[in-house]
Amino acid sequence: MFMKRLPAILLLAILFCVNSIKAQSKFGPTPTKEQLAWHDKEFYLFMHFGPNTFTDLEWGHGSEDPNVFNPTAIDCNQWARIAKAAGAKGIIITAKHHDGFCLWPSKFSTHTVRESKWMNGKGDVLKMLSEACKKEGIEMGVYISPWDRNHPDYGTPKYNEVYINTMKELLTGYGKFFELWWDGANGEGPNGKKQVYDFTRFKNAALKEQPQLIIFSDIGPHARWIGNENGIINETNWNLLDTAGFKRGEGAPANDTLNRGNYNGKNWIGAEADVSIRKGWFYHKEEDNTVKSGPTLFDLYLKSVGRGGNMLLNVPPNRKGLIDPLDSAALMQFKQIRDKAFSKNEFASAKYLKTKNSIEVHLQKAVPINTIVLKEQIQLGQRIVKFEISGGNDLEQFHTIAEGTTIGHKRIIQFPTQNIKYYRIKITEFKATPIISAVEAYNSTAL
Ligand code: FUL
Repeated sequence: MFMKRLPAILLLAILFCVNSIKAQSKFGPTPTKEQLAWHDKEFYLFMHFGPNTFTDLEWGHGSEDPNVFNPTAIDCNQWARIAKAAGAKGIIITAKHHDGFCLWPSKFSTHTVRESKWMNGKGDVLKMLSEACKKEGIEMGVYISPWDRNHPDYGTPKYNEVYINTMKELLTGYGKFFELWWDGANGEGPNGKKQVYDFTRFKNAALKEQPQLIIFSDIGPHARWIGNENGIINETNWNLLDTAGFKRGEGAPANDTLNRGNYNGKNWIGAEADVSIRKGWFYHKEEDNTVKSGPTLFDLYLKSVGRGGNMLLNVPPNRKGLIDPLDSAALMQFKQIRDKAFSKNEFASAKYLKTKNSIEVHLQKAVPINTIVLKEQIQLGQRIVKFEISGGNDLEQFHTIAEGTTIGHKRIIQFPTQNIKYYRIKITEFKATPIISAVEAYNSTAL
């Protein structure tokens, strides 16, 4: 039975909700509305900025003179403008990295912008950035390192209180953030002691101030680390993770588990791929020649967003306090490639028909296509285990074009260019009735 040309999303929802749409209920763990909104962001920037920018360290010792922090031409509007132009939905900044230096004048530290000569101690990077993000209409998030190599209370139970106060100060003073970022590093403080973090209290305190927050750490609770810093998620990516028995910052599941999730995981914890546009996380002039090109960034996009996760791309401001021209050029090239690759959905006015557990797409004429984008209706749970794409010019003689595992929020599949009229997307293994919410096709060869 051929269907009329209905909007693709509606049609596919009908096609795959075989019996009736209302009969479909949630299956397994499902995302909260905040997590759904987070999945839709797909791509945003990370910014590592602080004393390390000026000392060329990656992990500051915490004993640096605050005066080393001295950006000469800082312009957070430039950061936000470039982020927006690159299609990034927000910026997550290292409000405090492991050296303990606070980019805002925190009452709970004596190692902050206030102690520096920068802007005569009156500067506040968090304020500048939050105003700039608001102006550009992008969102903001904060990285507040629990590890603190400066704070005298670090390594004692008192520090947990200090950390909560520090966090509250940020969460109450600069408007709403979309994400709170906890890295997994936990080393020794200035007194040689290691901290026993009270992450449950940290989490409750943060969510009390800003309940909409997505909290990232190696094991969530809301978004997880992908087990590497190369920005590459496994081709099989479950948004599900078992966290019972694991402690944040003290040994997470194995990296390959984080990289692919757990097939039967009990919690919905999406994958966020953090990666730097340069070799290091902080800006170092000598790493100018390591800036990733637009095509390399696009490849990473396909291996993160295209595998159902989010891409958190670090673009560290330089010593002037600006995104370096090299980095912004690469970002613009990356944006151009994305725009071009996804400019014309060749399936937009195709005819669809349903056969058992599959969708056939009939084009009016053969056109070159090398990319198919699939989306699953994740509100109702992640259900699809395996799929197969086949096609041909003769309905009786299809050849296999691609096979894959898991879809989730978005799956981008690339294959050798096809010049055919008919396609079939078959769900070959699923946990519950598969619900596809979009099928799109592109020809992205003209890059
Ligand atoms: C890690 C940190 O140790 C690195 O310095 C960097 O901030 C990276 C994103 O997270 O845990």
